Amino acid sequence: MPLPVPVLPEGVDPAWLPPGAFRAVGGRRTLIRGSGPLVETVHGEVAQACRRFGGRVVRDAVPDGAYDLVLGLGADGPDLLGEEGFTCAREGGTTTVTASGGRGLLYGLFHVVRLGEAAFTGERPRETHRPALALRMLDHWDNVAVHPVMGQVERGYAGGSLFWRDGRARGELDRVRAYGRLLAACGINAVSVNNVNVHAAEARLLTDRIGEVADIAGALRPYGIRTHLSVSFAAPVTLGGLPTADPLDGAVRAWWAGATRRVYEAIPDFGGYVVKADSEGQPGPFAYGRSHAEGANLLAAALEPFGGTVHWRAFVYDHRQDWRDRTTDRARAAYDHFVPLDGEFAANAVLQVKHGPMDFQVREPVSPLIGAMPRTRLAVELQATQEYTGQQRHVCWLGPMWSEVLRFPPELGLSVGELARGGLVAVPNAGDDPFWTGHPLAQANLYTFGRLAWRPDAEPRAVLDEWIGLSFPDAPPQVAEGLHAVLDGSWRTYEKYTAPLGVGFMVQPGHHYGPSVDGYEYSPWGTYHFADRDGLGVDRSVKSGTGFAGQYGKPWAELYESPDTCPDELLLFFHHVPYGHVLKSGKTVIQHIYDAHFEGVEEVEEARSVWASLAGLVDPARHARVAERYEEQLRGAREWRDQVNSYFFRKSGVPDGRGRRIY
Ligand code: BDP
Repeated sequence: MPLPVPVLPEGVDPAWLPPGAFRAVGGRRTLIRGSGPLVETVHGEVAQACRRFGGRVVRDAVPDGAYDLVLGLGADGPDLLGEEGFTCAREGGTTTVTASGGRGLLYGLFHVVRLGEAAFTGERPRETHRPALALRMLDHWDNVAVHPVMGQVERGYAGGSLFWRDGRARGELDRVRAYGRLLAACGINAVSVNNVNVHAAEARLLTDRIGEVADIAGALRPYGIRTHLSVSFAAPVTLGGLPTADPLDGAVRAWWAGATRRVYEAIPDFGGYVVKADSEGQPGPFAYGRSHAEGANLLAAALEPFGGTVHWRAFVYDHRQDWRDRTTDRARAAYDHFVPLDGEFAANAVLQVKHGPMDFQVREPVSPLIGAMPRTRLAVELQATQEYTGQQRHVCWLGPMWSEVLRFPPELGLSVGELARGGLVAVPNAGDDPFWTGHPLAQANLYTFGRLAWRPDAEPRAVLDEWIGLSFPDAPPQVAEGLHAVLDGSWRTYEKYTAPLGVGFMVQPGHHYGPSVDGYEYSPWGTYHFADRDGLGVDRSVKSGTGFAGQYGKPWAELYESPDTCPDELLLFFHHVPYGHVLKSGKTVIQHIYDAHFEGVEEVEEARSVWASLAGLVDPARHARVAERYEEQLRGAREWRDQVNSYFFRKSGVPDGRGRRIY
């Protein structure tokens, strides 16, 4: 039985799967071959497109040239294609997609949807498509109950959670399925459904409330998505009533084994656990004098009989450090904790590392941990939710940043994308907002993440083209040009008007929106700029600083060690320099700060007017929402410019070389 396509509630934006995106597929004679649940999903998709655009779909006939499109499970062999790969060719008027697994067939269908008319013109030599990374995952930071400070979704800027409301599952499973459909169309295959900060309210999802998770898993499964759960390391104590959660204690191990068995009874294809331990107040193995490998292996052992994986986060640092003590450095922490444990993690334990050593700033070097643990499976974590990049009120397309990170070769010529053998993970930016992501243009971040997880070396602008083609299928060419104009450079624009040259933070404490240059400067969170009257930046050199630069392999350690060779954009991450220090660009640091902040605001003004010129060419509701957000972005950019420039003007006493007024 074909599975009907989920129906979106009235007023919800179709994002990158509007009906028009299926025009080319819909008007055809299609043959679908094979059986299994995902084949029914594919059939449902094609059937709906045919109803709309006048084509016809047939099951399990002999392909005899009477079909424009044949989508089939076939004999290319699982070894070649795996569960998720597919081939696509066009010959003699028939486009043929062959996969050896249901997911592969679904991805093949979406490939044809992306190609549009081009999938049905001329001849196409047979191409093989396979994901570079087996795990392409979203970690929702969704709270089950509204948290007094963080709300329903921690760092969420897109309304409420798609899964939870006021302490329980929302139960709107069609919407969840529609979400799964969007995710499958960009290649995402795993979702963790609750916050890594596991509060009391959601801890029981692991035990007596697992049925609520099972319902969500059931809605995501038809789109090839496996469900994962964040769990608390203290669960044996808080839920099991044991006196300890010590990973080497026999009763603790038995408790996890039993709990995990019951999870698999409810969700046979359950993906595994995500754990934030000994971090920002979450419990962990340190309390028992055990290592993080011992902690991770406890959960890995419980999951192993069922083929599950534990994603153990490497975001461990001392958030009570002292700003006066310049020998401590938050950037060092993950490497210091985890590198000595290389080789000790179980085969089904994945160490999940944030892409930078700090915390999702607009500019950070790549974490030195990636590349330093050759005997450990690493997953790399990105943040699509724009906590530090404008909170979905500002346009900031992160494709170019992620692509830089994924192509960066930490060591031995292997790129981050190749080293992420445990997968690519993002904290997503979607919620129950009618545009899914608050800012309609932030949809591009979610889409781009999925496609880069499929192919980390993909050209981000080409991915953006795909997103535009799908999301605006009926728009005139000015729309694509306009979208490129406002999105392509938006990350660099955001960088220009916020924290300069890799120094990071300077945000309002707590919610992290808007500027506050000294917001965290004298707090214990370890996120400092150390500006004084002579200069600014954090000395992380080996010679005179925290030694962080020495955590890198060749050639990076040497390159970052000296201000002469350190790239401009990371200068203040690695060095404390005088305001008059001359950058490679030829400007002094202080003049760079002034110029970048003026330019950043001008670029926002320009983007706002490009967007205004698209009125009437894109859907009015989308247009209005973006236009409204541009007003806030411009206000915010000016605020950043004025606060940052006047702060450094007053500290340094150096006037703007171009004589502009600094407030
Ligand atoms: C930080 C967020 C915080 C998260 C934490 C994490 O501010 O809300 O809990 O990361 O990744 O960026 O665990």
